[in-house]
Amino acid sequence: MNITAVKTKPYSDQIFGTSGLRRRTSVFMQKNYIHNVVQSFFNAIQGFEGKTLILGGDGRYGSSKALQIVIKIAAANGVGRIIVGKKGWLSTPALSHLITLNDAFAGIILTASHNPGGKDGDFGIKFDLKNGAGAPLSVTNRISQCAKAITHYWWFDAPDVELGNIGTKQIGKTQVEVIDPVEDYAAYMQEIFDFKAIKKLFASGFSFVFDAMNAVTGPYAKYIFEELLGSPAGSVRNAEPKVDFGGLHPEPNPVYAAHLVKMMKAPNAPDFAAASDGDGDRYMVLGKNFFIDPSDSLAILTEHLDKIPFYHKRLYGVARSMPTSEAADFVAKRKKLPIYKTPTGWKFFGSLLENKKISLCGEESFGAGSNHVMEKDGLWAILAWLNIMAITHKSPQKLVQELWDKDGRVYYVRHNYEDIPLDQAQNLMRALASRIASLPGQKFGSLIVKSAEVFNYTDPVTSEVAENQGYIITLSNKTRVMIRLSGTGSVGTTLRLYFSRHERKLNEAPAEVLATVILATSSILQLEKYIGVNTPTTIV
Ligand code: VG1
Ligand code: CO
Repeated sequence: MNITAVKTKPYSDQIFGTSGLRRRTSVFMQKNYIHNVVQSFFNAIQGFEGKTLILGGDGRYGSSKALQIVIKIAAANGVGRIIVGKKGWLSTPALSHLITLNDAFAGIILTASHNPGGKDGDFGIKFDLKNGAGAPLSVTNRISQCAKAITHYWWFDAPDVELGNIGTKQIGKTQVEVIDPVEDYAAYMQEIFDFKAIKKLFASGFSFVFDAMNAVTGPYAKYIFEELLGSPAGSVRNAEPKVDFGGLHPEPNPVYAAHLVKMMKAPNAPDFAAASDGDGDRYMVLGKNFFIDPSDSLAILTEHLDKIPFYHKRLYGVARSMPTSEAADFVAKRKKLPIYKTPTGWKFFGSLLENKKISLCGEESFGAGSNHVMEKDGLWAILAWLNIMAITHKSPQKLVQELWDKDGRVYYVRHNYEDIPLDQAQNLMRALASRIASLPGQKFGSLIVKSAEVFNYTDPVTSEVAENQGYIITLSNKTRVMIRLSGTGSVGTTLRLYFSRHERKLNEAPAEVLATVILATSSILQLEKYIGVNTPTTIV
């Protein structure tokens, strides 16, 4: 037989964050690093022998090697069939869809999502389970435990499998099917959305630009927007996935997609523009000279999604991550829909989606999705916007203005303090923990603390508990701040501060409306004392 047990030694840092394991590319390229984590996944789960695995990713630097490692370890562990996207490409939502479509036991996604790629960038791996959702904490913890104790991995000794062409190959008893990454996903989008209506919108002269940021959505967007929907050739930009994303940071927000924001400010700007991230699960949408905040976007979807036949009478409820603004709550309340507030990370939506508690969810970090797949889905969100505009004949700006007129506006901003030494970040959080109970009633600048608490979450379906998911402080003037540490970085730590304020005044600058709460927070947290700075690295 070609199957052997290969000795290995554990790495101490194979611990999962908000969404998978992410490290510097050089860390992933260490001897047996990927082997260990993939074998640990098989050690941590059961019942995969003879079953189907879906494999793909965003094609970033390191992927071609990693794909072969996964194939050989999966084959050696007895996986029956591996479905892999051509060139190893599969967006996260397309992969999730393929899991359910093929009744697979799991999916492995090689991506560090929005983190920059390349030799000096990041690499990562995410595991989806049978239901197409990201592995929950209980499973990722088990994988980490297995990784700590690993002594050997199973290896199928065979030449590399050619992934550049569609077709079926065999490695021992395991069948490897190389498929078109776009086809099934595009077909599914046509089941969900009214392509005829969107086609008509484009034919009427509605102009659109989509920027794939040299990441995995390029081929999807070219086919869907240009070929199927008739948006003119060239509407899709940066459409060729590149191993280093052509130097772009594939995170769709006004900082890293500043070129798109600039384009939308020009006099000849298109009617609508959008972008997505490395692995295609995030999105940003913009109207003419008009940035749409992701929390507002979730509110718009809550308001209008059920006008699309696929969702008609099927909007069961809505969920948002806790740091996401409460804009969607107001709509849900008007529409008498239940609203759930979960910790940051898409995996927390899984049980709610699966059990029909909700059919729509979103995060402030440019993520939205529905029960059509169990991962967030950037292109889906953009198509939903297009479909809503095709139905309502309203511009993005008009849709948002109408929302604010009804519910008021929640001004929102996120501050990121990147690359803080871990001990400093931990000291800051510990100090906050020790003072949190004493904060209510205290005055900071012109604001008084109304409430201050740690966010602990119990999943309403599984009763799984996630503790210490950040701190929520509400202050006078209907302002709120949420404080948490990022779980997707590869080195150092990122402190995230999320500020929001609900107002009836509609057309102010968010930075001005939020200035007092930003100032108060800086003294509540004693930022200077703990991390030596009080100006954020990025504001999004
Ligand atoms: C960030 C976002 C979070 C998102 C996660 C994964 O996590 O804040 O909302 O779910 O990234 O998105 P953190 O822990 O860094 O704040 V993705 O597109 O990078 O898979
Ligand atoms: Co992503």
